[in-house]
Amino acid sequence: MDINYDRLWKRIHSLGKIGIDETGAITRWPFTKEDMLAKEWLKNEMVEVGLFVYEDNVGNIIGIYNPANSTESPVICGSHYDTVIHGGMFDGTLGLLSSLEVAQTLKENHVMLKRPFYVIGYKDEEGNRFSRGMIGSKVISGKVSEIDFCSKDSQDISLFEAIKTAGYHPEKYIESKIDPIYASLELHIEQGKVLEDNDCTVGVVEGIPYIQRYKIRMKGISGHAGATPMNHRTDPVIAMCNWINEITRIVKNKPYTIATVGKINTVPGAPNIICDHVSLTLDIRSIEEHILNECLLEIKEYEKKLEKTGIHITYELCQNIEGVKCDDRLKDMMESIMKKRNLSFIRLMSGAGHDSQNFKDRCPVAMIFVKSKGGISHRKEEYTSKEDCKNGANVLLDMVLKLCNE
Ligand code: HGY
Ligand code: MN
Ligand code: MN
Repeated sequence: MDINYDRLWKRIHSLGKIGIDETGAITRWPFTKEDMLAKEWLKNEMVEVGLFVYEDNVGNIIGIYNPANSTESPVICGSHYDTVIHGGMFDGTLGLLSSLEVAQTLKENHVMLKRPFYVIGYKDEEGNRFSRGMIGSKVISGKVSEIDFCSKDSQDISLFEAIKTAGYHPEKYIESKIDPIYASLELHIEQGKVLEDNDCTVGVVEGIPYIQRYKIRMKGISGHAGATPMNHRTDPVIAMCNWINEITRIVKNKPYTIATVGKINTVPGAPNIICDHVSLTLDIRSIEEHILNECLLEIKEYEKKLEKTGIHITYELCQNIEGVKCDDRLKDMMESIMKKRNLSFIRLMSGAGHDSQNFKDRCPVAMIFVKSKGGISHRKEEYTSKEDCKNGANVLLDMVLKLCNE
């Protein structure tokens, strides 16, 4: 049995049209017009496939395939339907629509399953609007915290208000937890170059890193850009540049550890004023939590030197997601499926974070990767070939057939 990859390819391009701009970049932030159009489209597709469809209290879309009316714990499978700003067509979309395609293929072949199969469109995985991210999977896995709902966007709208305004019930988020879960599966683009560099068609994901995300504020002393001598300044921009060099040096010496400053803002932000303060984001990741914490201790040591020069540094923790090691039995199962389908494969770590990691300690977790052309992602040039989409989705189909009949 194989999935219908023309249909999958067509759906990927249909969803990819929602939120696309004149340059071909896609932006679908949670609880925006584009997001609501996408979820209506997704719901209609799920209903047309013949799934039992519902939206939970925060906007996750769940489609259930359960022809035997089984009361066993479900296998859940899906990915997110939001994007980063100016993102691509495959991140999240491929995994979600492949799960839908698997359900439709099972239905067309009148396949009975011992366990229900849940197709899930997760809300707000990227955290581009409210800076926290993975809200949908945190709610379904029961890992969301009240503070997540307090995070605000640049218009000072809280996530809680945005969810409420969209017509959902964030105050009842606990009722949206899915428990128990038999296993969690996710197909996703690799977003790096390991598969391409090793000329492999698919990847068995070993694990997903711990991710911490901070908003950092560095306060200096504002002043006149012309009348203040260089040796009489407490310039937070200079401090920030030195700090960025230092955190880069710290993580470079650590295995599977990365740090990114993705957003910087200078205040007051005029060419002829020495800044009063700068705010920046730090996204730091490692497959081992202790390594991540060692990096933070080292940078705090360095900050003592900056503070001696009059710079004052404050942190706000925006995201703290546990890493997960994928389940050994499921990885072996996936590998044997790939061998049977004569697909070249490699085992690899994920660099990116994924909704799947929220199911750590909730159920066994497994992920399949397919190639990202040139390792490009989070950009409009993001691309995965039709053939690779087909191969990834067929491996997903076989995993579902096995797990849903255990
Ligand atoms: O940030 C990530 O790794 C994912 O794309 N949300
Ligand atoms: Mn992403
Ligand atoms: Mn993603």
